[in-house]
Amino acid sequence: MAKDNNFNMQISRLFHEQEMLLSRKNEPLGYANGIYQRYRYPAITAGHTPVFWRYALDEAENPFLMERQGINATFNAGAMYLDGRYLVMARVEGNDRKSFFAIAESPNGIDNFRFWKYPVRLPETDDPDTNVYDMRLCPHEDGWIYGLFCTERKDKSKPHDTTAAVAQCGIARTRDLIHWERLPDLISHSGQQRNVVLHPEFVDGRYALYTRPQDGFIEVGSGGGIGWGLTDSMERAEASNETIMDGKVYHTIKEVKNGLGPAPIKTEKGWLHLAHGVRNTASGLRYVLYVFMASLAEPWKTTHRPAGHFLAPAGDEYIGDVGNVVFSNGWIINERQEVFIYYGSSDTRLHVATTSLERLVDYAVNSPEDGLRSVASVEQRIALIDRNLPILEKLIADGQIPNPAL
Ligand code: M1P
Repeated sequence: MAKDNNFNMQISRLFHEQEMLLSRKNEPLGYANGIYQRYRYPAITAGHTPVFWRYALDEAENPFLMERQGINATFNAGAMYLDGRYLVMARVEGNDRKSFFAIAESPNGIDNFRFWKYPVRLPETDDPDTNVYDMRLCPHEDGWIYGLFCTERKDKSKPHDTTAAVAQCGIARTRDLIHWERLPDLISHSGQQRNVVLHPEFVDGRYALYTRPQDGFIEVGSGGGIGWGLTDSMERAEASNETIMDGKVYHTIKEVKNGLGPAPIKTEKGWLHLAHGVRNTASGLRYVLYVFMASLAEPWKTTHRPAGHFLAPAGDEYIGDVGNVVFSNGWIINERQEVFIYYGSSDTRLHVATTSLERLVDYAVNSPEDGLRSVASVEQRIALIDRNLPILEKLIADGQIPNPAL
C-alpha cells in the first residue's frame, strides 16, 4: 500500500469521525414494554475508545497510520453515579484478547460517553493476573469503593492444556476511581469463583458477599447458584461458608448456571437484584437477565422471583464474539430514582436501558413466579385473560379499541 502523503489529514479524519460517534445522541426505541426503555445505539463500542490508545500518532514511528493496538470490544461494565456524573468501568478487550478496565463518563447516562485519558492501572497481587474482567463497583458503608472482579490465570495443574484456566475473585478498593489498592483475592472453598459481588452494608458487623461457586472454568459442575458468605475483613476476605440463596433450576432460564449482576439496590420492599441466567440450546449457551428481591432483614433470603427473563438479547445484540448473551454488572440510580441498567451484548459492546425504581420494584414484587410446568404457565395465562376480558369488553363497548373479533 502506498504511503499517504497527508498524514495529518488522515489523523484529522480519524478524530473527526470518532467525534461524530461520541457526540451522537442516543434515541429511545419505539417499542417499550412498560418495564424499561431500550435505546437505538449501544452506549459504548470499541470505536469509543480513544484514538490515541490504538494508533501511534507520530509519523516517523507510524508512517502508514496503522492501528497496531486495536481494541476488540468494550462490554460488561461496573457503574457508579458520582457527583452527578454517570461513570461506567468497562471491560475493554484489546485485539490481543487481554481485558482491562477503563472508565467512561457521560453527562446523562445514555450517550456522549467519553473515556478518561488513561485506562485503570490495577495493581497485582504476588500471583499475577493473566486476564481481569467484569468489575462490580460497590460503595460500602465502611467508606471505601470496592471493585470485585474476575481474575483469570493459567491452571498450573494442567500444564499441557493451553486452554485450562482458573477464575477467582480479585478485590481492589479506591476512594476516587483513579488510585486503586489491590487486596488479596477472595479465599473460598469452591474450585473457582466468578461473579462475586459485595453487599453494600455490614451484616451483623461483617462484610457480606454474593458468590458463584463452580468446579470448572466454564462449567459450574456440582457448584453453581448465587451463594451468600460472610467475611470479617476485606483485607483478607474469606468466604468459609457459602449458602446458595438462588440456585439453578431445571427447565428455567438459569438451568445451567446463574450469577449476580451489580450490587443490589436497597428499596422499601427489599434488596432489589439483577442477575444473569444461562441455559443451553442447540446453538450454544443463552445468557439472559432476570430480577429478584431479597429480604431487608435477612438479605440471604429471596422473597420475590419473577418468572423468566427480564431482558434478553434483541436485534443486533444477538451477534458478537460470544453470541446470544446479555450480561450486566452495573446499574445506576440517580437522585430522581431513575435507574440506568448497563448491559453487555454478546461480549462485544455495552448498552443502556432506563427505567425507574418504582417500576422495577413493581415488576419484582407483582410479576408471577415460574410455575415450573407448562400446565402451571397455562393456568397463569388463563387467569390473566379472565381478569382482562371484562375490561376489554368495556373498552370495545366504549369504542376505545377495535373489536379484535373475539
Ligand atoms: O461469555 C458470556 C459470559 O461468560 C462469563 O459469565 P459466567 O461466569 O456466568 O459464565 C463471563 O466471562 C462474562 O464476562 C461473559 O459475558
